[in-house]
Amino acid sequence: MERPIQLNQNNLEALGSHIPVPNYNRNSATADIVHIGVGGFHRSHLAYYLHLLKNDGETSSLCGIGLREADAKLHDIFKEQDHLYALMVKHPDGKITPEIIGSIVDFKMGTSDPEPVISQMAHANTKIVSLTITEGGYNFNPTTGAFNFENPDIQHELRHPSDPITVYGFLCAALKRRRDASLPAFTIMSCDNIEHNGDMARKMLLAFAEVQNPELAQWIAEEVRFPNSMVDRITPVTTPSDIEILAQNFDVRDAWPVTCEPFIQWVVEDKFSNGRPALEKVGVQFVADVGPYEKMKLRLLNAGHSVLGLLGALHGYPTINACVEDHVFAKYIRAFLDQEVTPVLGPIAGIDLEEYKTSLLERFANPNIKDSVSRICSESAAKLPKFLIPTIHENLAIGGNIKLATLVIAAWCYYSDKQKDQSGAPLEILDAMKGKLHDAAKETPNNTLAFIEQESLFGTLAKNERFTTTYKNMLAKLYTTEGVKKVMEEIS
Ligand code: CS2
Repeated sequence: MERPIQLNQNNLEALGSHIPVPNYNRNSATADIVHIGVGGFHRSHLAYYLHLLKNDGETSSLCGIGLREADAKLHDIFKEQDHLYALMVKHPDGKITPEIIGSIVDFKMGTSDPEPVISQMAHANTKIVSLTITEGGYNFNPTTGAFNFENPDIQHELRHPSDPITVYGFLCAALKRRRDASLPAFTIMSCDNIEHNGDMARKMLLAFAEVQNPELAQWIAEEVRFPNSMVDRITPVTTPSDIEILAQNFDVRDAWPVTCEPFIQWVVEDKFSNGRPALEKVGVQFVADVGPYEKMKLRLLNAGHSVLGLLGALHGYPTINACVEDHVFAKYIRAFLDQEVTPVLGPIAGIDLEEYKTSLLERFANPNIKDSVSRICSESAAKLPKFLIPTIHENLAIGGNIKLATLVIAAWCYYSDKQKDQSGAPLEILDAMKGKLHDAAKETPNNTLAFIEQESLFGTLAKNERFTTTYKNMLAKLYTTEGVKKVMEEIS
């Protein structure tokens, strides 16, 4: 046999001699969960939980769906590999434990022909449609929170319901078919980092459906459940060296493995339209109200990431662990979590917040994970209004501390303006709003508040005197001679 061993169904037995492989039947006819947005996070999280469940004898399986041209790459790789992939868990002591995951049994693209995707979602076996479409994928207007009907793809789907493009068009086409065939509705399960992610999915889908087909909207409102959930596992971008390590050290040829940390958590509301797999058997927590867990995770972990990411980018650190290895950054992030986030979180049943924060910092410090600052800073315009800016508003309302978060906003302005770190090295900026952010930020020398006057991102912050005074002060420090680290030292 050729070495390293090519990952596919036929080679599973050979691979099984040195790496854990699925112990179950991978029959594609049994896919009962259809997942839209098969990125690294889906593969380290929901697909992994389902893999554990299948190893335990349950039959539930996943069919992945790609609605963007960019998904074709994974589609093609999966075709070669029978939808198998390696999940490489990276431990803080340097150990890597890879495992072959087989819970995804099919993958369909919806870009050129929507029919296979609609029929998969409308199939009698489908019980759940799950989503990881990113914070930016929900198609709402950030200023008003309302559905964005101006999106040309949405306009197209409203005129041509049988030719869907976005997740909303596909969901409506499939749900309509189910209703017409008297099949039960599926559950729509959002796995994105948004507070009340299920409520958000429901609000957006109903807004769309009410315009496209009001009768269908009524049926969706009555029949479809949208559980809220808190999802967690740090999943860095796969690098060419991960592929090489898998081949050299573990004898597996996989064109797109996934790497992640050992930690994993999923807290979900137990509201399902059409049954669900017994995920509690593999550690998923089912609760009546996920709100406090979501808020805790988004405001501490995701915001903590953004704080380290933006300040680290300016200083020139490449990874999150490099940031927290620096005691100035470590002190700063703990102070941010303690002084600015903890006061706006209520009590959370069963959680010791001190322990949670300490474990978070240990996770950030995992030296083996090398989560890039550029991944964390990517799409900051979609992330910060969810992760960080609400904390500033809430602290302003209660007279709480705001300076540590405010420096991050000033750093984001500098980052968007200069697009370089403070030693002049260019930064890789990936953001759908990159151009707009740059245009606003570069006005700063003429109008200090230009960046935060973008109301769709910052709400009314530019009108709050306490905030603007602190912000101007931070900007002055960053734009003059003091390096970001010096400012962090001064204020934490
Ligand atoms: C990160 C998240 O993208 C980000 O900014 O904070 O991807 C984070 O790693 C995950 O939500 C962890 O569960």
